[in-house]
Amino acid sequence: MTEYSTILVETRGRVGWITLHRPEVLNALNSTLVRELAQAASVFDADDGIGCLVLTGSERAFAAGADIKEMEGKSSVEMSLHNPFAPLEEFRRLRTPVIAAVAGYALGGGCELAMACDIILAADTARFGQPEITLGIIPGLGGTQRLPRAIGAYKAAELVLTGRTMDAAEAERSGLVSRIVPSAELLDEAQRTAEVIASKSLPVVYAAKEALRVSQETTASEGLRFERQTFTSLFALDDQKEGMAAFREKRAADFRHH
Ligand code: CO8
Repeated sequence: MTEYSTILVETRGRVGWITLHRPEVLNALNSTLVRELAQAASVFDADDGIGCLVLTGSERAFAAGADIKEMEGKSSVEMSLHNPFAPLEEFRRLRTPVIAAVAGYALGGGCELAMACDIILAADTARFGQPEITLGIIPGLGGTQRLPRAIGAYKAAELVLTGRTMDAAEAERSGLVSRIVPSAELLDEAQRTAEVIASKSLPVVYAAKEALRVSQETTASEGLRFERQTFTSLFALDDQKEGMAAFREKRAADFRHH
């Protein structure tokens, strides 16, 4: 198993766990962490034995943003030619669904990383926001694009332009978070939700994730075309036959992931 210095990696059944682990800086995303996160996620993604990922941090912070101390002295040219966040492009292209289990701060790049996941489960302690404006920058990992789609244009504008953060209840009301869980139950609930996803047919789960991703990144007519083609193609799978036979025979489906 690869040794990582900024993340912890673990497999629980068909669920791959990645825990951000830079506790001294509230899991600030430095270039090493970003590289290790992308690598660990890609390794899980290539493994047919993994049907869902959980990404989490500590009780105090999911991630308090990009590492400000690492970024501070960089030039515009360095940020563009050696963008330390480039490996997150791989994260965005994962086929396997990722659940962000967020406790404490998810700010700036931390909020954006949660939004790069498919589902956000929040502890009641979670706090979300894009405070970059306070640092003299704007969000750079999708915050100005994903947040308006998640919570609406005007609420997103208020958060991005003022840097105000929102608690878990407001994030849930706004649609950013699918559920709030008491802090002590967050990880168990994430595992339970991940197991449900991992029990489904892997290629079908991949297809559903991709269609959902397309809905966020293209026009409705492109998305509808993608959905129709993908839907039709799934009838080539044994798992589609198995899923429907199981319904007819009133039993649980036994998916073989092909
Ligand atoms: N970067 C580096 N270090 C950090 C960060 C961070 N983002 N956040 C916290 N830390 C460090 C602190 O410096 C402190 O270290 P030390 O003990 O050595 O002083 C330690 O973590 C604990 O933090 P605090 O003492 O500040 O803890 P508090 O409980 O008082 O406050 C907060 C917690 C409110 C989360 C506070 O730490 C904070 O405001 N952090 C910064 C939040 C922020 O502004 N995040 C946005 C960063 S910019 C960004 O994410 C842009 C991403 C886009 C990049 C795209 C590139 C293409």
